[in-house]
Amino acid sequence: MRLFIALNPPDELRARLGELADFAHARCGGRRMPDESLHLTLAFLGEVEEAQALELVEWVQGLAIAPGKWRLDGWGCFKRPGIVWVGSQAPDPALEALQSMLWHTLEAHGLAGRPTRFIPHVTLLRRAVSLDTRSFPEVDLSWPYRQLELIQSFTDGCGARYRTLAVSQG
Ligand code: 2AM
Repeated sequence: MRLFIALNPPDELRARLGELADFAHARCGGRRMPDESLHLTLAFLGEVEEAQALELVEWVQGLAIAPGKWRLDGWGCFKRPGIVWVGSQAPDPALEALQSMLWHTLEAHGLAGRPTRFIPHVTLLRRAVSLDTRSFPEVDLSWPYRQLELIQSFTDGCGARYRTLAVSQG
């Protein structure tokens, strides 16, 4: 099964991110991520065998992470898949430490896929027609977090859907 580890936004922030997705969609086209799918990926694991997935569920359920606040203050894009996102302009040391701790353990358990660069972002659009966000309004949002989630990604007739398999302590 296809798995990733992510932070899910609090409800109020999710709604606000949804408004930004509407705005970006009106300007850039493409496919708007549904509100319930908005998240911050900390580690994309890809295809994982069932037995290993069960181990990951246990590990995540026993994990306690340091609570933090992520400041989102900018728009960005990834050219190739046509992604428009919101995230932070400067590196976030707390998120970097969290991502690094996760990959340290994941790699110790034989999982590969640690990215060469971690760019925390919330994907709002995929396959956008325009990636020009230069005239977009300023963003200044705060994302308080204290738990992460192990999530399964699967597809149905409507595209990618997510199901939370485990939530960390807290
Ligand atoms: P994205 O938001 O930048 O598209 C579930 O698919 C999550 O894992 C998405 O947030 C997606 O990031 C990320 N993801 C999907 N495929 C990936 C890959 N091959 N490498 C890294 N991250 C990936």
